[in-house]
Amino acid sequence: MGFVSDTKMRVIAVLGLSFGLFLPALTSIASAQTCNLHLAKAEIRATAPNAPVTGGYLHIQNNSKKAQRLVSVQADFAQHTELHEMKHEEGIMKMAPLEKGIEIPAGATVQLKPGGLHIMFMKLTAQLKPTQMHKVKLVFDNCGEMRADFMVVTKPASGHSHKHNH
Ligand SMILES: [Cu+2]
Repeated sequence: MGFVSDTKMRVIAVLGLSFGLFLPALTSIASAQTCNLHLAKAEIRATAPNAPVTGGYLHIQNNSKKAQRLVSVQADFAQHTELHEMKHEEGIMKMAPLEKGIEIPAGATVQLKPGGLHIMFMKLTAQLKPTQMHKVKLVFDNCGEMRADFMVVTKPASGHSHKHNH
C-alpha cells in the first residue's frame, strides 16, 4: 500500500510541477483570446541587400469592448523597431514616430498600410526576400503579446484593394 501512495504522491508532485511551469504560458494565451484581437494581411516589404530599414503592415481588428493600443513590436531580423505615421509637412510626406503607439478603438479595424500607419523595422540584420515568412511579436497594452506570421512581399497590398476601383 505504501508503494501505491508513494506513486500517487509522485504523480501529483509531477503534475503540480508541470502545471506550475506551464501556468504563465496558459495565462498569456488566455488573455490574448479574451482580448478578441484579430490580425490579418501581415506583410513586410522586401529589401535590397544591406538595406537598413523596411516597412511592416497589417490589419488589426479589435472585436472587444475595450480599446487596445499597439505599443511595441519585436522581430529577430531588426535590432530596432518603431511605430510610424505618414504626415504632410509643407507638401512633403514625412514619417513621424508614434511615441504612444497605435490605438485600435473598441469594435474597430485599424489598417497599417503603405502611405499610412506602419511598423518601421530598423537596423536590419538580414535581407528580407519575397515569400519568406517571419514571426513578429506585437505587444498590446492590455492584451500583452501576440505573435503574427508576416510574409515578405515586393509590393505590400494591405489596404490597396479599394484603390483598384477605377
Ligand atoms: Cu517609417
